[in-house]
Amino acid sequence: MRDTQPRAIYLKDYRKPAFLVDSVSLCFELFEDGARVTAIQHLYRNPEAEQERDLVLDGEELQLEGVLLDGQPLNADHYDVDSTSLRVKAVPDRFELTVTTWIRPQENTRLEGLYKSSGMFCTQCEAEGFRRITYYLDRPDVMAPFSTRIEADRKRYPVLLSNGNEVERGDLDGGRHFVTWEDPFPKPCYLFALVAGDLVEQTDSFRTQSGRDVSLRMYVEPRNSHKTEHALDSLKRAMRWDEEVYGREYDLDIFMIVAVDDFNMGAMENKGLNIFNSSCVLANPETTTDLAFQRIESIVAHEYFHNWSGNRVTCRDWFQLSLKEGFTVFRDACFSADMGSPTVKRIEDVNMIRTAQFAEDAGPMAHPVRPDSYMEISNFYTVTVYEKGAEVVRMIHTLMGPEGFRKGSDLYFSRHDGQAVTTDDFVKAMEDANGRDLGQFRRWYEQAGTPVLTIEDHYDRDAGTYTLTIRQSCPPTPGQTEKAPFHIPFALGLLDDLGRDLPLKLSADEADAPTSRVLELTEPEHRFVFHGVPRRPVPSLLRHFSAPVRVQYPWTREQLMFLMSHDSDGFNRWDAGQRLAVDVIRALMDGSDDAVDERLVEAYRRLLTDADLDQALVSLMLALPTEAYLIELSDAAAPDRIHEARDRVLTQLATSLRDELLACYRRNTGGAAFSLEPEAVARRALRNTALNWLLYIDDEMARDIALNQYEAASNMTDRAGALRAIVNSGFVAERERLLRHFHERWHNDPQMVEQWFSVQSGSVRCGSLEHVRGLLGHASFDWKNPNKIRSVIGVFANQNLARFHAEDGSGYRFLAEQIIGLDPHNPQIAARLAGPLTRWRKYDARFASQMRQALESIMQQGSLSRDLYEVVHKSLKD
Ligand code: B3K
Ligand code: ZN
Repeated sequence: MRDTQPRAIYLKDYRKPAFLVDSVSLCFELFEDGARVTAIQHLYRNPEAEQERDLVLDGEELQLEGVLLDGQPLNADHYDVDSTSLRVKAVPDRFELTVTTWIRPQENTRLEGLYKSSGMFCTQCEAEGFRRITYYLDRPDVMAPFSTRIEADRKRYPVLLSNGNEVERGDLDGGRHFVTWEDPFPKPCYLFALVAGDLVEQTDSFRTQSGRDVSLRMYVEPRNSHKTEHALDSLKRAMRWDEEVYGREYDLDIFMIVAVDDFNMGAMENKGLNIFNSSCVLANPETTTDLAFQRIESIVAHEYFHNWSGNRVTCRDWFQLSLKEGFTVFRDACFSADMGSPTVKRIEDVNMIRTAQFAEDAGPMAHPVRPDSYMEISNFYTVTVYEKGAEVVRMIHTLMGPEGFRKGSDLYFSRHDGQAVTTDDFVKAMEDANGRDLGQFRRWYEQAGTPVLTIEDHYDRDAGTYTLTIRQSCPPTPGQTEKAPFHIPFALGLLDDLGRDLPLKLSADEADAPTSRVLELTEPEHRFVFHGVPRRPVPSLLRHFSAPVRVQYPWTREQLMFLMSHDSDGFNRWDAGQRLAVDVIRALMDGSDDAVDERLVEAYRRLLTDADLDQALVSLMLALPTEAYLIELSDAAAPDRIHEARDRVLTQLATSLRDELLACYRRNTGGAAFSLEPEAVARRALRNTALNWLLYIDDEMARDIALNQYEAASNMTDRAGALRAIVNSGFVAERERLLRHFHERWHNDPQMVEQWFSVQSGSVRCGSLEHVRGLLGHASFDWKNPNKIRSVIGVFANQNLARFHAEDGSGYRFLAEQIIGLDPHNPQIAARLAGPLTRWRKYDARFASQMRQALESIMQQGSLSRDLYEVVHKSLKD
């Protein structure tokens, strides 16, 4: 155990900052053995806060070289330094503080603050990385304009970047040079960024709606110069979309994007200088799959959208993280829906919510969208804060309607521009702009847990009425045993026996009733009576997943098949197929069915053969529920039995539908040259699904097709699709040959190596524990690179579930061992990798006890990082 246990920080303890900053000017002198940072801050006592005699600045792992107050050196008795702060005693009301620190970016393996990645310097300051650069009031409600001078060797670091506009550059002695940047917009220090390296610049431009020209610049290592076009195009689409949909224009004259290989997350929205994980920004058809193209477009948009939702209006404190993240995820989801298929995007997002977020809500780390305490804020960049937060914003959009929502967002941005605010301020702006009370709705921010809707129906033939009774409840979560009812927008439709939408008449004389309605649930129980219903309808419930809740309704398989082929809501069509497949798989597991229900096979046959259906939707509908989702739906999950039952269904489907799969493959192959148009993407998705299924049953003809596709592919979707299908098959010699070829050809491209790792560690057939251990020793593996760690260890523990949950506990011990080894070097990644173990209570005792032991073995280590300690401690708490 560690000597001092990390303390929890509470929202209720929030106090306004005792000091504020008028302006900051930073000077970075970058060297090969370290960096000197001189920070000049103009500080003043905050008249609105409790008065403090001393100024206390945050700082970690800094070597203090000097402190000046109003230009005068301070004696050591005028200040105190410890491992987390600098206290300057008895300061005046207004003063200039100059602090010089020496830091070691070269030794920074946590990738927080200033660090080096492939020969370049770069920063990551959110949430609390700036305190690793200099002593500062490292909290988001302290905002200041920054000026940044960077000095470095001219040859090694010809490009020197920071936030804002470049104002000066010049040469210095000794082959060095400098550039000075000024960012006129006051910002919290978490949005500060610096980059220094030997990078190539790709430029573009964008004319804003008011006619200003913005210079767009993307900086990458020279070997990546052919991978910038997609990100720049995505950026321009996002800039236009934000003007059209939210009336938000970009504010600086330059917008920069930089790609770095070593990065803890996807990307970072630093003001005017977004920094990206290479894998989330570099793209080229030869090396990038369709999914990755889409992901890059949405991440580029997400970071860009933060310029308003996050930067111009920022968070008061880190409990408000969802203020910027939930809202920005909602914005990027709507953007992606507009750029492609809204139904496809919705299905992808809901899949993620129902698999990962519902699991988080049911586990020991469950927390409200606005948490009320944390030990380490890095642990709260979660699917709850991001994705459930976005669902909460989406519900406000549903309740207000698009125009009402826009009025609310306009008010929010104008009222709070330049401020650091709370989720409550966001809701208040929505209320004020629409004259609506969202008092009860606020519970979505305050209460954790996934509400459950239990629905019963009754049809009265004589009266021609159909009655729905809807009850809501929410299970307890850590620290919250009782939940008050939520305000839930519940969208539904009713289908007649021909599959047409019925008018939803809530009173007998309602004229022109709509065929889809949003009911508002606010009480523990509601009854809704629909009139003029000639025959028993089939209900289409929670259309487009109008709220992040579980729905319990006793669907029959006939009803689900009916919805699958008739529902006018594309999302619910897909959902009905998922529910049907879940029901079939579970019936095999509990023995209530002894064979795979033929009706499922027939339903899939119809999907495969009907070329008139939206092919993108078909390819999603063909995907069986994942093992992770089936585990989430179980009470005492047995991953081995889940795998076995799912495997039976997949085998049966692939065997019975062999001819249709081959026909589907052929129908969707050949023709036009590569394009990223939705139709072309859908064709590739469908043909690769067909291939995967056929290789699952070791079909020899499919093997030859896959080998051929691998050789002839003009793009990475097809090449990786063929590789994945072969790797997941029993054709061992072909698997080895292709894997060898892939690595030989692309071992110099980090994104390709990541794909190469994950295709192996995620495959139940290829990714045995022994094989995965072998990958950790491979020459292309790098413990300092989070992407490599994720692509081997993360993918194994999150996707290769039959292997990870080996009954002898070897998968768990393996994971614990890697986490323990990693924690001293990169605590954020170590804590994140622990995720799969934290949910041990969800599993059958055979698994749960060994998962628990693995967590205990981590806890027994002498000293854990705050990040890892919080996750493990909460998971083991009774
Ligand atoms: N705001 C960053 C995430 C920072 C995570 C820090 N541990 C990326 C994003 O959500 O846009
Ligand atoms: Zn974000």
